[in-house]
Amino acid sequence: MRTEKAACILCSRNCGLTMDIEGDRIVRIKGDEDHPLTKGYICQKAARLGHYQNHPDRLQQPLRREPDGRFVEVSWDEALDDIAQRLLAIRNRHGGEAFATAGGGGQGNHLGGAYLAQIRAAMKSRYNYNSLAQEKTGDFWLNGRLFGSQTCHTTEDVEHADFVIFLGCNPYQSHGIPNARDTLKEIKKDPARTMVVIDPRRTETARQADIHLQLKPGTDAFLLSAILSIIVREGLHDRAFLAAHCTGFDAIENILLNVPVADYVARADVPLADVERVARGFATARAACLRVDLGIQHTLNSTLNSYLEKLLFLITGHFGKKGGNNLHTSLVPIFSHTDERKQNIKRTVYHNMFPVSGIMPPNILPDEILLAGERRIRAMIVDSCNPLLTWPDTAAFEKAFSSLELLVVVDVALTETARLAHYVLPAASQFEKWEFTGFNLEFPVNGFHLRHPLFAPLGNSLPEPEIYTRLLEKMGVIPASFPWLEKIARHEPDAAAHLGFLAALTATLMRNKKLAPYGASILYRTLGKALPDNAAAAALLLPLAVDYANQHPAAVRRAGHRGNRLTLGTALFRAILRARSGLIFSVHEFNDTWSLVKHEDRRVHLEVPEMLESWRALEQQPSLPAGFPFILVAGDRRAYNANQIYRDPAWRKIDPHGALRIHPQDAATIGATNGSKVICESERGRIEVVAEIDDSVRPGMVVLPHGYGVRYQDSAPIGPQINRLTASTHCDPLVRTPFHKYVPVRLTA
Ligand SMILES: Nc1nc2c(c(=O)[nH]1)N[C@H]1C(S)=C(S)[C@@H](COP(=O)(O)OP(=O)(O)OC[C@H]3O[C@@H](n4cnc5c(=O)[nH]c(N)nc54)[C@H](O)[C@@H]3O)O[C@H]1N2
Ligand SMILES: Nc1nc2c(c(=O)[nH]1)N[C@H]1C(S)=C(S)[C@@H](COP(=O)(O)OP(=O)(O)OC[C@H]3O[C@@H](n4cnc5c(=O)[nH]c(N)nc54)[C@H](O)[C@@H]3O)O[C@H]1N2
Ligand code: SF4
Ligand SMILES: [Mo]
Repeated sequence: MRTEKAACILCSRNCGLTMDIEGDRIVRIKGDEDHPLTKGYICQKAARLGHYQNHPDRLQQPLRREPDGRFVEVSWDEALDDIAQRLLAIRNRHGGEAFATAGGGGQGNHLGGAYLAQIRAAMKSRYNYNSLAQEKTGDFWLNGRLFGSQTCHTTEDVEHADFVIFLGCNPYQSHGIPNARDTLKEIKKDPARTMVVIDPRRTETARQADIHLQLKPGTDAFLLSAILSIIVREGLHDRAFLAAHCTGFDAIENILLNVPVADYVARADVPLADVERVARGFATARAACLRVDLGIQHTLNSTLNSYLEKLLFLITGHFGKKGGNNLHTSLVPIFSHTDERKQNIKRTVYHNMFPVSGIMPPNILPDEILLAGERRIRAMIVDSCNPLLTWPDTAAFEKAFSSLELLVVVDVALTETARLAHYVLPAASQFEKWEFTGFNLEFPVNGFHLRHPLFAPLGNSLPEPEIYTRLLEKMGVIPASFPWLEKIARHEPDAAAHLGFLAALTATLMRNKKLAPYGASILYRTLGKALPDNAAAAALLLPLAVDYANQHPAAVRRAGHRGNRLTLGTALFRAILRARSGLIFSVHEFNDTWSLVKHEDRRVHLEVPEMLESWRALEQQPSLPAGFPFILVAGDRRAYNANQIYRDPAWRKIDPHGALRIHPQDAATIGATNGSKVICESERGRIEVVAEIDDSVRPGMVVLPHGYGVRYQDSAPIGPQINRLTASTHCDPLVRTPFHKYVPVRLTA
């Protein structure tokens, strides 16, 4: 028996864990008290991680699909040789536009994504489809306009706020904020602090709130407009802040003074007095912040909602301060800046769609495969992602993926998407390889946790860095070895000496510019071999740590790291390799937020013409299709769902069917009882579900959970495949994020 440090991989928090391990089994999981951010905190889901690590559907050997549909086991060489040749043939015949990737990392595994990106470079493709672009790209796009770069991501200092609004999120179940349940409890028990929840369901979080605005689904833009208007009419906005830090308030003020407050509040169907309390309380609090998530992003007016939400903390001056909303820095940048107004932005063929933060929206992918003619996408690699079940319109994805000339799926399990692949490549699990999350989105104190492998890879599975580096070698885009770099790495194994290696690497890439996109694999094959504990896959952190320390030396020093101008970054890198429970890499000052704003004038540009236009058009809400009287929230977070990371249904203690939550009145109307079967039908598809009578939902609204519908051991799908009901066209017109929380359906008992 041994005890090891690990982290939970089920949500963006990646809580630190300790695991007791016997042989190849995890026998006990606890929170890791030594983790510098999560400090021992975990939720009920983490203790079940054995169901991810050990189950009979884990992949152990590369599989090739035969013409008759059967999968046969093949060697890595057979698989990668053929994939390399077929990819090159497609690239040479049709160009980079014929290739795209999907995924590249889930909640806890972003290391492999850096290696996958190199395959896009080798294919000369810029099509990076990712789940983030079906939730967060409206938010990112706005960050570009407001703060000057789509990498300016906002965070919320919930722990230090006196007044917190949880808008369209349920942190009690979904987490997303530090040590969510403890943090909620702290706010609840302090009479001087106020918690507001804006959610159409009386969620576990709402039960702890001082004020719950149980609005009608899809009406957030009206409610937020009303709140903003009350603040401005009552002169509660922060004029000094606006004058010092923002531009463009005049245009907004003008709109806000004309908002028909009572009418908009009535549309949201919440008490006006409560709305006024929220507006006044938020504006006048010493420190207030908002935490938002899918409840506003997966519904009508998605990008506009993000704009109004950001205006709320901006016009009240709750930005760039303790207890407010802030910008943060990241050690591993997981999103980039791609301004669609620039000429060099590559758009898609069929939808002429642009990327946001470098990412393309899943909604358009089936059309780009099926309808783009000669210039269609013909080959894809899908990694750490199960689009068949998690992206809108399952039937469309089945058709599109079945028509690809080459589909390669890299996963730990035989997913629904993998079943359609030409090749399925087995990845080592997240406890069998070096891994980290790029969701280090904290401010002012930010941490990073490089996880060490705890088990040998199962069967013949391999970590992604090895899979993609071999593929690059077989494609002939990088040489099989770099003797000079390897020699330097071997002879200079300590922190200061990494500088010699970096200089040599830079010289190599300058001499041979074609190699520049393949830094991750080159580091892996060279410096990687010289690192302690066989940490080769983590070598790519060296340039990232050096870069980070160059940009934020004071913050790195405040976090306790030592070194001169040259060695601070290399010292940080070595510290990351050593810190089994993770470490703090930066301690900022709140005022730093202003230096993180990327507009040259370091101001927030409040006037965003596209948003003002959608705002003015708010009155014309789309009419609902006739004959679908209920609004389905297609996918909420519950005690026992965790995206599609667990496949073994035995991990769930409750809710085995992923029940449809329905208000007692509505259940009576359609004749459903607890546990009875109901047909749930949208314009796009129909599924059978199990009813659960629940007065926490509003009448007229029903809820199904996210993350169900997977097969296990060749079973039928377990629980609802909710994306059989969702349509790719039901989405934000600008960034194409789907309106999953607003799906019109009819129900038949
Ligand atoms: N247990 C669990 N936790 C998870 C995950 C998981 O699968 N399971 N997944 C992780 C991931 S990938 C993500 S992105 C996050 C998402 O985290 P959240 O966004 O917090 O999760 P959801 O439950 O999908 O949606 C939040 C709330 O939106 C509400 N809502 C629905 N319609 C509306 C509306 O019109 N307006 C408003 N204001 N609210 C509305 C729902 O009632 C729900 O309570 O969770 C992460 N954490
Ligand atoms: N209708 C509806 N649809 C939704 C949502 C919703 O609320 N409603 N939520 C959306 C959201 S917010 C998200 S984030 C997505 C999530 O959906 P996806 O992006 O598909 O991601 P996950 O479900 O987290 O994980 C996908 C795969 O990663 C695999 N995996 C685990 N570990 C590894 C590894 O180490 N290597 C590799 N290669 N694979 C691994 C798992 O086996 C699993 O198949 O779903 C979205 N879909
Ligand atoms: S699911 Fe999220 S909050 Fe729960 S233990 Fe895992 S990482 Fe932490
Ligand atoms: Mo997500």
